[in-house]
Amino acid sequence: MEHIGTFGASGYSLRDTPLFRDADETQLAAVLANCAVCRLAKGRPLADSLRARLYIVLSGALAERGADGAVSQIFPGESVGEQSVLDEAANLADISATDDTELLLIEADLVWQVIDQSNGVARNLLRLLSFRIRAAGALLRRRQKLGEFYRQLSMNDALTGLYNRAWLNDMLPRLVATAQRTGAPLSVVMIDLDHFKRFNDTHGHLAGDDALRSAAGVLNAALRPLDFAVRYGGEEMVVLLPETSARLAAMVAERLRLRLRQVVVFGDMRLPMPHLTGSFGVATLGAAMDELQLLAAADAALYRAKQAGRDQISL
Ligand code: GH3
Ligand code: MG
Ligand code: MG
Repeated sequence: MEHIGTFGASGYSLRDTPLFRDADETQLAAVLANCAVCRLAKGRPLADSLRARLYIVLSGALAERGADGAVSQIFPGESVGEQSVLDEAANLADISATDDTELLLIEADLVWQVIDQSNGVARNLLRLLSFRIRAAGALLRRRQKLGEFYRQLSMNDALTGLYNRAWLNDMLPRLVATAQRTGAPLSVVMIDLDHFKRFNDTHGHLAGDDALRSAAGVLNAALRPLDFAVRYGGEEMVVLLPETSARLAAMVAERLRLRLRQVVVFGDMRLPMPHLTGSFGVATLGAAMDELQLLAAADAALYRAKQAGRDQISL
């Protein structure tokens, strides 16, 4: 940044500066007469922004890159650094010139002097800061939403949209704790698609993916809002049924089994309809059981359903 003279000798006026609107212009010009005017060449960063001072763009333009990467432009009459003057902290914003730019530098003590002299300037400053706080708040809310979006993403399986195993590891202990505290029953159904390797071999891996999505759709459509469907592994899924007794869970599993059989995986009627079936293991939380034992019980039941010939449920 190159020092090119004082404000008094520069010929610039501050009439169009929102910060000084309503201020006595002659008085203001006198106070600021000795302030430095500097030139910042196009593309150069505002390198001495570590100092707490106010910059007013006299000509050209600056660009400020926010924390979110968004760039906002600062045009003649506009200012940067008000906040750093008020709280005496460095202005760490990433600012550079997008054009050959001339700037008025006002040191912090002089800014305070102007504020002391003019209620109008103080009011303008408050309005400006309030606007910036609002913008910062909006940015934060946008980021929060984005964070929530990515958190959701990391909780869901990409292929089926069901909850994933990480989610299950987080959620199941909580459901178990709640069930044990309240005494309400908690059941799980472990599901493994039958001969799915053969399905892939016969119809191709992409049709296999479609079949998995269809199976997930069956679970989602058949469950109550209170229930959860999880993709546990490859072609294994787990359904969590809070406040559901063993008897009721068996009925739910049977309903899922029947619906799965009816699934149309692909609509090409010339091809023989592939049969999608699954084996179901049902378990209900016992008195001194933890979540691992609950899953192990469902897994053991599933194994029995497979042994007994598949396409069936086992308790
Ligand atoms: P079983 O009736 O005993 O369960 O037989 P299976 O063939 O289903 O069991 P196995 O565990 O041997 O094979 C599971 C198959 O599931 C193998 C694997 O390629 C397939 N699979 C797992 N994940 C995916 C997937 O995301 N997409 C597709 N298309 N196939 C998958
Ligand atoms: Mg399997
Ligand atoms: Mg299988």
